[in-house]
Amino acid sequence: MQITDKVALIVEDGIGFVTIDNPPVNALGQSVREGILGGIKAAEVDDSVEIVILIAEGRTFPAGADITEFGKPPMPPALPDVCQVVEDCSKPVIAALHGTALGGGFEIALSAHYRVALATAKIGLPEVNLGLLPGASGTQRMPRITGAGPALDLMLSGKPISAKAAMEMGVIDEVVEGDLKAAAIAYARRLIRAGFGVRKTSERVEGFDNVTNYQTAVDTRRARLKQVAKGQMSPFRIVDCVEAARKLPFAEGMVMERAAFMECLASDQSKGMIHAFFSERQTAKIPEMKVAKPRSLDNLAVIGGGTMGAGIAVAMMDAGMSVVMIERDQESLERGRANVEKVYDRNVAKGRISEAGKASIMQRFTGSVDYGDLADVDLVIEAVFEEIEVKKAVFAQLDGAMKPGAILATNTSYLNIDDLAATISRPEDVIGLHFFSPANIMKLLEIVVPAQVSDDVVVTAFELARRLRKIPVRAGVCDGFIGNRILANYKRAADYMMEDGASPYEIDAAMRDFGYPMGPFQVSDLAGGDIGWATRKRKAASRDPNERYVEIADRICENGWFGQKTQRGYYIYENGARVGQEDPEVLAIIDAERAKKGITPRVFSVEEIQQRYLAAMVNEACNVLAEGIALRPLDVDVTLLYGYGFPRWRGGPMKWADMQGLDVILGRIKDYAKQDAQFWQASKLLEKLVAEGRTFDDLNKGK
Ligand code: 3H9
Repeated sequence: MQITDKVALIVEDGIGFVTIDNPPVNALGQSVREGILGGIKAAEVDDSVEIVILIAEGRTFPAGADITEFGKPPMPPALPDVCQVVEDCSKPVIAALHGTALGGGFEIALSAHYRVALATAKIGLPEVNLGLLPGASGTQRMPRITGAGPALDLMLSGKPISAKAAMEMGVIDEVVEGDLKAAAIAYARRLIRAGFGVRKTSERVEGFDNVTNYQTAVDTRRARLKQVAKGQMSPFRIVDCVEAARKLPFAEGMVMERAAFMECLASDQSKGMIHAFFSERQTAKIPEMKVAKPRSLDNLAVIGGGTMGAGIAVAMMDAGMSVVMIERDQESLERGRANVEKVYDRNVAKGRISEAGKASIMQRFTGSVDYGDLADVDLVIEAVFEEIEVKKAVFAQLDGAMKPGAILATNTSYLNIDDLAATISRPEDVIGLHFFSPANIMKLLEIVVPAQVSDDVVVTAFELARRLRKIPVRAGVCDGFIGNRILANYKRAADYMMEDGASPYEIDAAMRDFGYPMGPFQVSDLAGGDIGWATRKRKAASRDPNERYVEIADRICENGWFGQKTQRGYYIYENGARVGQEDPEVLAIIDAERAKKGITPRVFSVEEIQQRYLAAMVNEACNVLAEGIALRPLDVDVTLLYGYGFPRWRGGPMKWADMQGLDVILGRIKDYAKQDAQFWQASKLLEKLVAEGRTFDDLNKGK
């Protein structure tokens, strides 16, 4: 019997299968909720049904509430009510799980009386990743079975666990292999034979057995959050709700959970994180996909075995691919191989892989000093020294060595790829693949699209990103592409504030307070001040003489203070410490520079530091958009979230700006321009959006 278009009740031999079919992830949209509710009620009144199995078609048991419904007027039945109907069913209900039983999906399963899962299934409560909490009884039902510790770890990490681990916790009753439906039927028959009936999770108490342990688990998680989740709402509400689960009757706990869920749902934090969730899936959708198919990607190579080249090789090997590394001589090649092995040695030392595992991965690595070995390669990524002449020389060799149709990618982070492509006979095969360091860890991949490249090369680059499990963002050619170009602008705003009166320590602290893991001067110390210094020297001749230039960083570098690697930069890192101490000598350098320019330092509040920093970021992002360097505002958001530490719970700079009000941001820029009209030139795009009353989200939607 079809209950709704997404849910059917099928009765076979006394078993009522409430079957969900809502591809791709069986999200619990209105029609699914109504269908489950209707299916359970229909099974209950059908005398031929002895027991109910809740099961889903396709690739997964429901992966959660339908996130696209959030923010729209609620449509009954609400998910917590559906869960209650499942639990209140007078006939035993078994949830049969496969794929990813996440969020509301797992909460429905927790409301069933028994749970079986395929061994390959994953179970999780990832709501925290959306700035939410399990709002369909998860915070109340799960700890009744497991106690507070395991429940909080699942909810606060947001990471799914295996069916086996879930069974060890007690939230899965049986892990099965093979045909899920057949296994669930066998389980149901055993329950009936053994006379097991309804078992309500809301009435279970084994998780409350040890009151002291329960409260300690709550207290320790809460204390830790104060350090790692400062400023965030949902993690703290999760802890409150789980604490209440033991203290309040179930119905009252549910009221509290509902109120906390609604509070989180209404917050900017969940709006930001939900935006991030959809945006990171959206960046892979590019115009070229509509007109081209990927070329083959079977044989890959990397030129250069330095930090980047080795990291890229590891990223490929980790994704199960083989790679050829080319270096200029045997000695450099050995160093490159050693750089690759170092990563795996660390994994062995940490017990993540065995020696044998490492050996088997290393079989996918081949080294060579002969470009002739690239004859069969489909795609090569050069990661040699960041200097245009060096790269041109490499490209000339690649042009001669590679087969027609092979793709030549450069990992440059700044250089003009159009110029590089123009030096070889096949500019249509040249693309930029800007990995972030460490390349095997960082998820972001800027795919830089030069003017002459073929559409199928662009599509192949996105296919490579998919295979490498990276988050690709399409960028155009300019100095710094999307991320580094915007970074250069907000770093300038930080430098100006430093010269005008804020210490680097105050600026770093203000940006940490905003949610960044590190402030800009800490980042500079980590990356190494010498890199930026070399770039500044290279660009000195072409710098606009009217541009305000802050020399403090140069003075610090002249002392050989390049940051963590020299144990001194903006901070002092005594005995190789990773957290730096403030340095009075740096403050003296800053004072001297201010005096030299006749600047009387003034006080900057935390708020002003944050507002100026972010205004510079948003304004330059608008220029990047207006020039077509980024396709949509969401591409900027994803770039800064994944490559530059922008706090995810703020959604990204463009989403954040939308939530502030673009008129407010523009007003600030105009205000700052009164002191420095050269730097604070409001982007034309920003002005246009404000004049038309539009937002970045409108641009994302093509409005
Ligand atoms: C919740 O449950 C709240 C409750 O506690 C309380 C409620 C009262 N809704 O990721 P993919 C789309 S909060 C709507 O590419 P994969 C996704 O956008 C929810 N749409 O596949 C994409 O669309 P498109 C808690 C969703 O195989 C398509 O499905 N649950 C949802 O790489 C394929 O997705 C979560 O947070 C959704 N819930 O990964 C789980 N989920 O093709 C969120 C996905 O147009 N989901 N879509 O781009 C995931 O983590 C992954 O999607 C999953 C599959 C692991 C399931």
